[in-house]
Amino acid sequence: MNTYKSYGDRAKQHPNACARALLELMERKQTNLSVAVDVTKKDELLSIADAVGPYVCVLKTHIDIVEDFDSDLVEQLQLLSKKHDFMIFEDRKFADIGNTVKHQYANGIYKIASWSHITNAHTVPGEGIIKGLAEVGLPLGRGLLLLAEMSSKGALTKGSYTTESVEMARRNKDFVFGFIAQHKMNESDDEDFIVMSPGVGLDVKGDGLGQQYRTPHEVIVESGGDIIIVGRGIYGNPDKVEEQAKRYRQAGWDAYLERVRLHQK
Ligand code: 5BU
Repeated sequence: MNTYKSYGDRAKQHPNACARALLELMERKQTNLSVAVDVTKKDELLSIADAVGPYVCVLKTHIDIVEDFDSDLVEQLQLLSKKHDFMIFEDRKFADIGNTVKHQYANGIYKIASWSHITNAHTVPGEGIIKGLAEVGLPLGRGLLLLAEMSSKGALTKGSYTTESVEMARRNKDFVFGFIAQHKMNESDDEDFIVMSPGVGLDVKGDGLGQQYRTPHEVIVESGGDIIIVGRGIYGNPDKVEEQAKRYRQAGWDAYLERVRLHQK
């Protein structure tokens, strides 16, 4: 199961249902771009989601920064996900004991599990966090990413923290299908974890608050990531959202095609 194969070939062999759906979508739509829409107004979030929708495989949200959140927002997001054929990823970064995250995932104002296809969790509390989230997410067909490496300067997600996070994923492959990371995480080709990488920019190297940017080529070809996550690089200039989404989609896809070519030889 070579993780440098095409997304379509990986979809055929992947044991996790959420990963299969995502890889099929990427192949069908020819995109490995995820847009992080970190805006604080419902209308703006929906309008950016509609504009970038045709170019993305995954739309990433931080639902708790939206000031005028209501249940209609998630209904509209779900409609856009069907209209444009993308998955929704609430970047919640759960970080508590299993029993608490279960409630944070299913209940409260946001009811994340009811609308978000993908979410993620820190591994700092140990494996109970995965078990708690799986109780809610698995029956709904949801998938989980573990935070194996962060993009920000000085992040503590390295060394044994990262390798033990990979071990946790290996023991929970029914629910965990990949990582937020800066590099490909599986050593062997007998397994296939999808790596989504934030910290991607074509024009700047940082944001003055610790974020570090790499290019799509660095992420996909040099580091073996699968999906580029781009936020401000796309929605930063309101007049150029669609133009930038097209540009990053092209850069991400070209990098992927180059990687497939390189590994065919
Ligand atoms: P940016 O505007 O492209 O810098 O946004 C990056 C997004 O990815 C933003 O939503 C972050 O919360 C998210 N992110 C990140 O930047 N780095 C990480 O390690 C993780 C998430 Br995990």
